[in-house]
Amino acid sequence: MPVAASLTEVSSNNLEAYWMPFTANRQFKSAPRLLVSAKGMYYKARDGREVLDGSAGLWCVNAGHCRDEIVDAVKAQVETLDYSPAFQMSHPAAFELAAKVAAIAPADLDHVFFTNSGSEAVDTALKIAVAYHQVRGQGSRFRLVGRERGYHGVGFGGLAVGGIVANRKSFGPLLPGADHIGHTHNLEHNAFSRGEPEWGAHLADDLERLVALHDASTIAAVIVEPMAGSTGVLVAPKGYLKRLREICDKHGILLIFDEVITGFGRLGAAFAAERFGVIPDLITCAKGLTNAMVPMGAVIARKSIFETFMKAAPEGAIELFHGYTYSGHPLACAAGLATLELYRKEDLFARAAKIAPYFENAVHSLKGARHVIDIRNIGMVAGIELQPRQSRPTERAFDTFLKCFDKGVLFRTTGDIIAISPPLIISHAEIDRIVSTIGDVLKTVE
Ligand code: PXG
Repeated sequence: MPVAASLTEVSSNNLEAYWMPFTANRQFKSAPRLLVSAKGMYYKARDGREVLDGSAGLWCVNAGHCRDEIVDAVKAQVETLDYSPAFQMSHPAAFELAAKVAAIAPADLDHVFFTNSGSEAVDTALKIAVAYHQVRGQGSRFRLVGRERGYHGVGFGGLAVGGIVANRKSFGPLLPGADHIGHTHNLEHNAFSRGEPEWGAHLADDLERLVALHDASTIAAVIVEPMAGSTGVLVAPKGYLKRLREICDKHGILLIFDEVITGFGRLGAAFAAERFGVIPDLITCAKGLTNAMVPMGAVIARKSIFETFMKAAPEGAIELFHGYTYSGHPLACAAGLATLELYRKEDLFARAAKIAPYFENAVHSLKGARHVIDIRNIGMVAGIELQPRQSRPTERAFDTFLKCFDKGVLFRTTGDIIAISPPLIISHAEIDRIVSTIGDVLKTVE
């Protein structure tokens, strides 16, 4: 069939061709949930219903949807410079955004490498870590250490250090030399924690086990999420990250914080590193960097790492053989600059810190609700863990998700955990609505 004719026969009612990511495709297509517009705290569904966004899209729309300032900046950019080559060429907004990201990053994390997603940011950070040691003459350090239940995106590097079984098991041996420390989730000690759990700093010592097994001279880096989001809101216990930092320092291992979710205000500070007072060597970020309006990720590196690369290569030589066609894409940079300006103007990170106690009390009011076995929170994130149905894990939380969506409230579920991470502009009344809707629905879910 000629292209023109075949294209006119296709409409958005045909759901077959799109192979949806991380979705039960057949189930979805039998009862699709389509969103057609968004503004502020609300989506509009295709049937015209308003849906309160309790998940900031996928933990990314931190300033709320379709904010005029960002829309206008992206519009202006697309009319002016659509694309400029990313290699051996660039455009001014990329430098300005890098400088601004560096300015809000902690300590001497002063250099920014742009990617297009969190997954690419993670793979970039892992590559920088291995190459850094090689450049310094420590090429034996190739091992990458992640954590059980960690999520670092879906590239082979991120999967190798990730610790979510379903994401890993179908994809073969992944990267050689990756290993994992144990996760920190423990309901026996930490159920119904508010903020950082009291118990578990010593779990960081598991890194010493891997050092004893592999020898520090073979380990390049450790990557952890300061608050593991995808795996169900697991907040690092008090003192855990500090201890991890100390062990890394002792053995010359780089520490990477994956802040794809925690970056840009989610925990009430620009980065979790600042919130917890622990400085990593590399930070990966994405999502809130552009308020999700245009895809973008980044790796933020300490000055000493960047300078090591700069000094090692001869003048005129490329220092790092890595990059993407769309690294620092003009539209993403325009969105990023407008987003950072909005965060500044509305002081949204401080606002998140200010409303977090109200949010905390509201979510913890669900303690005692049917099926609820744990509630945990930090900043503007909360996890509500449900008792799984006998031999049918994930169903109870997913049924709760579907029923809440019918009542106009959206959030994420992972396993049998409800994850709430609303835009940081949420009002008290909207927090109450999310919590009361979940409470009402839990009474009716079997
Ligand atoms: N690292 C972390 C810590 C993440 O949370 C990624 C890397 C990968 O980012 P990209 O942009 O490649 O998807 C993420 C992404 C969820 C959910 O609700 C979480 C993510 C993405 C989609 C859904 O669990 N996190």
